[in-house]
Amino acid sequence: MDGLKKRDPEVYRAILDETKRENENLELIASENFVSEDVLEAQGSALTNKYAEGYPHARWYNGCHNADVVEELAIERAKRLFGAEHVNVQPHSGTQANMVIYFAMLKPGDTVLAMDLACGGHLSHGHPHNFSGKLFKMVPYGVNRKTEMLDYDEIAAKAKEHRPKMILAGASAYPRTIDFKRFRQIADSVGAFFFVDIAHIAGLIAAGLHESPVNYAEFVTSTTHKTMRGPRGGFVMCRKEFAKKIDSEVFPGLQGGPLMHVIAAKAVCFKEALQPEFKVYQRQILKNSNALSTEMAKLGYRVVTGGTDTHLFLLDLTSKNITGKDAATALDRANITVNKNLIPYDKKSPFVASGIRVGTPAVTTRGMKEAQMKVIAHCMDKILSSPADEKVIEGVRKEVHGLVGRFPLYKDLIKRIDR
Ligand code: DSN
Repeated sequence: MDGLKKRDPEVYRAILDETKRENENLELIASENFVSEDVLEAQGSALTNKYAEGYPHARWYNGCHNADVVEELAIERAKRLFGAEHVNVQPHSGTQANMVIYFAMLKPGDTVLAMDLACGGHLSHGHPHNFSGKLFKMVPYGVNRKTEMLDYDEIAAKAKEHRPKMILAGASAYPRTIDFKRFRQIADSVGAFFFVDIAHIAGLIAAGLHESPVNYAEFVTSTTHKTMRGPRGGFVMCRKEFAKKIDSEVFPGLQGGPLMHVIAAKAVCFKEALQPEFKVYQRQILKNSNALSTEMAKLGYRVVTGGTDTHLFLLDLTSKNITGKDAATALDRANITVNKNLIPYDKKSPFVASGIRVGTPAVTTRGMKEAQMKVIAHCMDKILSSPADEKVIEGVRKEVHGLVGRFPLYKDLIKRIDR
């Protein structure tokens, strides 16, 4: 980055500082991860220059043969990884992938049954301020008040009452496995399409550690970051019979030129996910999530649903007399990054929230294991017990510094660009 450093020092500095920040912080945001340098290189390549509207071998512009190569590689690898009949790798994000399914299969005003944001769903699953909530009649389902888990009988009853055209499963803050077979039965009982957003758990599914919805649902969307550990982006999987409809909804329906540099990085990500090491990595994410939540419970914290089956868990901080917002701010001051999160049936607003969401994909990428999860739990406990104590914050910051120093991230990259 010597040239960038010389000609655009402000941008160079921000990139260098962000790379260092990622190295120096303990990243526990469940939706974030650290890509390989191969993914970084593919995304930072000359493919960013190329307009390639259309699909491989059927483009609107000339000069697309290299774009065709990377897009075909991405598609074939994703198909192999998930056993999907058809894949479209062009959606720029998970939300856009979701938009594709709604627009391809529904008319404005149609009814969709989807998970409530307040119980762990996603903005694009029908929040009133999101396009999904504005254009469609979204009927939310939540979780059982007592177990805080999905209540399939209640979802079935809601489906009978509202007769949705589509049922959507998938979440951003749900720590338990989802029974896709049961959802399929519910969809069939009312003649609805079944659509699953696996953005959070795609890596676990690819590794065979969470049941796949691909054989149950007509449509599956995902992001390529989070547990997939690829570039920021989205993709769609569907049954062959819907392939044409989905492809034409992506382009020209909702997008223009695909981001070919990102698609190249998606191809690299899918190749990495096909390697045996990826399964080992995903298994460790689960072990770490379980170890960290168990240790927090031992320290007296209430883990929503009583535990986790996935890469994330929620802590209810109500009995600790600290809000999610204040907890996340205090932890951040000690270089521990989490996000405030509503807990099911939260009495606080989403801006304050009673809980935090904690995820292990990023710390697992650094090579941390169960022993380090114990250390992290104790660091978090110290901060959450004394969020305003500067000495405590300083002490934990030092502990975090020591811990991340033993599991360096982008070490060579930082050495190369920080000259
Ligand atoms: N923002 C993502 C998350 O944190 O789960 C979802 O889009």
